[in-house]
Amino acid sequence: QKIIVMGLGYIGLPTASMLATKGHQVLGVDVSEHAVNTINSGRIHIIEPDLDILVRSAVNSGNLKASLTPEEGDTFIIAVPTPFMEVDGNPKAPDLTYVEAATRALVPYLREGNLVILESTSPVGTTEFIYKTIVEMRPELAGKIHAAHCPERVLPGHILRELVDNDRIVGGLTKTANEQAQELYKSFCNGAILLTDSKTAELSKLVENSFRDVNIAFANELSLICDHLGINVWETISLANRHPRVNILQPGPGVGGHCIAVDPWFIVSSAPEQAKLIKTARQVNDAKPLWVIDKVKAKAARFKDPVIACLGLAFKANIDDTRESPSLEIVKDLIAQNVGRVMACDPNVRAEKLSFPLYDLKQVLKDADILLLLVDHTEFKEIDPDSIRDKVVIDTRGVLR
Ligand code: SAJ
Repeated sequence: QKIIVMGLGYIGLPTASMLATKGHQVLGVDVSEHAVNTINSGRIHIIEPDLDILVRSAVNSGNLKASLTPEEGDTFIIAVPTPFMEVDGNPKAPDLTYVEAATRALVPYLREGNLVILESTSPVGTTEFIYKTIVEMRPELAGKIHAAHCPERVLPGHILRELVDNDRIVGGLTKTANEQAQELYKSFCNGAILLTDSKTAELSKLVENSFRDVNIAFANELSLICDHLGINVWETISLANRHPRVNILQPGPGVGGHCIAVDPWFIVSSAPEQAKLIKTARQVNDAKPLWVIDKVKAKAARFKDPVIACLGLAFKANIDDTRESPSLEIVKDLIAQNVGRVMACDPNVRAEKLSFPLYDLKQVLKDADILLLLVDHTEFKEIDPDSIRDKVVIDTRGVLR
């Protein structure tokens, strides 16, 4: 098979490389010249464990090439971002600009019998929208093109393992679309391939991330309740979780990343009257960084010139990704509001990306009056409790217990 993958980011690049190492001819297409050149030289422009090895071997085998423009092929996979934007007073409406641009870019290369797969997390109805766009541009292809939604579900940091092991949902507009997509995913996926229609597939993916968001909101709300009552939230959760049917997630400084903090809004946009709990959960999680900032301010008021060490900027443990990171938001706000002298530290994040300096862990542990732990990176979990006994500690992840 010849496969064209539109978008070479955290999902498109691993998928393209995986398909190439399974013997398919793959052309990866991206709008970034830097990404295209880097990949063609056998290197990667994003950070993900072991992805460099996979891409190198895919490029060396001759099966993976990157380009700024598509070519003709058998299957087209769309893996581009779907953020949100403000539309008609709704600040969190889905932004399908990239999906539409990728679709329009591939339409001239489509042939009868081709399959177009949407992997991007998308609002209900997007696969139908893609099909309509194709037929509008090429009416002669009506009924002769197949489209399906096969949502990605991999966890950043474990993408390669989850790409192979996770079950896959395939939601085609037609039976043929389902059969063709199933065949393709079977070539590299060990999990079950579950067939449904496109709208159910779209909603299932949104539901997965909303489920996690609602459960994190529950944990975050508990952290506020426990703080109010002077009770340790971590102990409370760990005790409650000893019940055979209770499994509470962990509170934190807020929810980051470009999936869980975004996708629930697509459900809210489609069913605003019905999605009350999902919306409230989003608001609870979005409010958590502000609560953390207020905590720091209250502690800082006790000092004349407080030095505040902020441990962690990434959106979660042991990754370098700061997109939509509540930790980064908190650090920037503490600096902007002049709450004290802020010393930020993150062993995984490069200082060039930031508008403020980074310090090493040893130094911040020495200088700080207030220690604000924001990310449970391994390095922070190993901090010797004796070395921070004289500090005021605000631990948003419960690792400095
Ligand atoms: N978080 C908590 N407490 C927890 C768990 C997570 O505060 O108990 C926070 C994290 O610190 C982070 C945010 O939630 O800021 C999201 O992290 P995550 O590890 O839950 O999820 P992501 O965004 O890295 O990946 C999710 C995954 N979805 C689910 O687990 C349902 C992944 O499988 C999806 O493929 C991905 O979104 C996606 O691309 O949609």
